[in-house]
Amino acid sequence: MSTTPTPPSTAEDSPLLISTEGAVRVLTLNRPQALNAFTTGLLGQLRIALDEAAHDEAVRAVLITGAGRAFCAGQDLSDPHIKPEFDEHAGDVDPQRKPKAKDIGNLLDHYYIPLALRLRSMPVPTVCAVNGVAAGAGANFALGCDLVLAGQSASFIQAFSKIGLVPDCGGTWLLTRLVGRARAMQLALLGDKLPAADAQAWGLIARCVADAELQSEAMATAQKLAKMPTRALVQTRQALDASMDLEFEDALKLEAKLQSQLGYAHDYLEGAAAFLSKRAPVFKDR
Ligand code: LHQ
Repeated sequence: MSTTPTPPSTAEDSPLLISTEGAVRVLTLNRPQALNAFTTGLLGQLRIALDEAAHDEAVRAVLITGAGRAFCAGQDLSDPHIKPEFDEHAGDVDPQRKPKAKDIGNLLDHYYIPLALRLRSMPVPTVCAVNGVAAGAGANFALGCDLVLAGQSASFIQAFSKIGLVPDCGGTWLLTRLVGRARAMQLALLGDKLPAADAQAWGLIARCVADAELQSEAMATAQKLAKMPTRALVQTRQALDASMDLEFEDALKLEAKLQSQLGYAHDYLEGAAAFLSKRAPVFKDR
């Protein structure tokens, strides 16, 4: 299996559309005919696009959404990299005919793990606008973003158990932290659809908004974040994630260490000076 992702295309039929609005990089999953299911091509392009956004100093927030009626149906189950093959010589009517399995772990190693790590370590905040169903790895990719907004007709499905798999793309880690073990188990074992309003009530996502307002609300959120002190936002993500595995005193020490570093940075000096002189701050650290 190749580990070198294909470069993203700007063509309208590209599986990933990339645009920029001010300091916000917008990535749109664009395989609406398959509910934006992940192929290796799309996964590779997403990783490249996130890398590019991470390295572009002009980008201060990333907004991810989907084209059409879905956000993402998870792994494309017809992708030749994972689709089980039938023994050509056994014939269609042979009751002994068994599919030849492929190593799914390989796909996770080469595509999903690097993508999930890339997303979680972005040097800018990430916003996800979940515009429809988010299933399997599609749900967990969305939940890996810093702020998740969903339209009221959107839903989240841990579809894995229905096809004999465990949650991946960070699902086991994210779900338990976001909604606790009892609800994580309910979602992961039953694989039922959780409507966006319930996802908000459960604390799985930040906000459920009217469908018609999703894209504008998500863009306004990303634009707001883009004007904020990026480095402090990203270190806040790191500290919150780390806190789950720290003793209280160690969390206090981590806060002090990060605060100490940020205290020397431009953005803190600018933020404090702007506050004291009653003017709007202009942040620039990344
Ligand atoms: C799809 C898919 C899809 C291909 C809809 N693939 N075509 C990692 C590594 C390796 C292996 C496996 O997995 C993973 C991680 C994972 O993500 S596992 C979970 C994979 N995803 C699923 O199991 C979800 C499968 N999809 C569904 O359950 C439904 O499509 C949902 C509930 C998402 C939406 O249902 P509907 O709104 O009723 O739409 P639909 O089922 O009619 O789908 C529309 C079209 O999209 C249809 O194609 P067609 O040509 O008939 O119009 C589907 O075949 C296609 N599609 N999901 N994952």
